[in-house]
Amino acid sequence: MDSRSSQVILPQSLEHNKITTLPPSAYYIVDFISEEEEKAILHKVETAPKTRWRQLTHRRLQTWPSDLVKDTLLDARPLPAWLEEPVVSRLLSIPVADGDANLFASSPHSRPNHVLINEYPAGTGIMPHKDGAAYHPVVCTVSLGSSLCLSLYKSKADGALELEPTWRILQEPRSLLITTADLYTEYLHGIDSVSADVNLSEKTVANWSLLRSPELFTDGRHERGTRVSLTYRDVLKVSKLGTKLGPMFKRL
Ligand SMILES: O=C(O)CCC(=O)C(=O)O
Repeated sequence: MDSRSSQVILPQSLEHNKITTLPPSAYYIVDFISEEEEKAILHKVETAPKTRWRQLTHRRLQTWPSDLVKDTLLDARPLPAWLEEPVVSRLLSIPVADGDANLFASSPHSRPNHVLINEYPAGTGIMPHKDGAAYHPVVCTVSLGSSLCLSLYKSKADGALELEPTWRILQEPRSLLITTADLYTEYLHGIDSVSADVNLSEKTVANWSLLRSPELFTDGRHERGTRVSLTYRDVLKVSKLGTKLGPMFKRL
């Protein structure tokens, strides 16, 4: 553990952490949570009731407070305390630019109300996709456990996908990546199903200048471990029934 390991120093505004090589706007913040917080969240993820996990062929995931049905959040319970703190209050505390409001100021619920947790053992990923109409177009992803690259693809005029990603963003453990606007609506994102990310350099990684530890990747290669991601979003539609029942439930 080095001396910075448990310190969290947030930027004064997101402008300081803009990924300037990408279309506006994406932001990358290292050490958004501390090592202790990372461990505590991973423990909660790993010890969640078995019924919380949905097992896909190569990957498993949890949704909090629940899945969406027809793009609607049926369960309006608040997020559990371990997903709310420290992440949500930190997200809401950072202005977009000096003197501005935070990223969720114009979202329907003024905060994220949904978290998707994905676990990626080395060698697994997620097919390129768009997130669709269910969410306000701000995606906040906290990475835990291991680094990997998120790939961004342009779709061609006929709807087909370019073979090679247009950009790659390297996400280190404890970092926060925020994507908004065109990156949300116009580009697809995915994670290659590989056990190592290769050809990593200042030229090929969009957020290289914002990395916490670029020295770990100077040979251009990173062997993946298991990476867990927490994806925070505001679901636009929340069922009225869920809203009425919500206050009856205690936090988990
Ligand atoms: O795990 C990630 O970083 C990506 C997750 C993702 O693509 C999604 O939630 O739509």
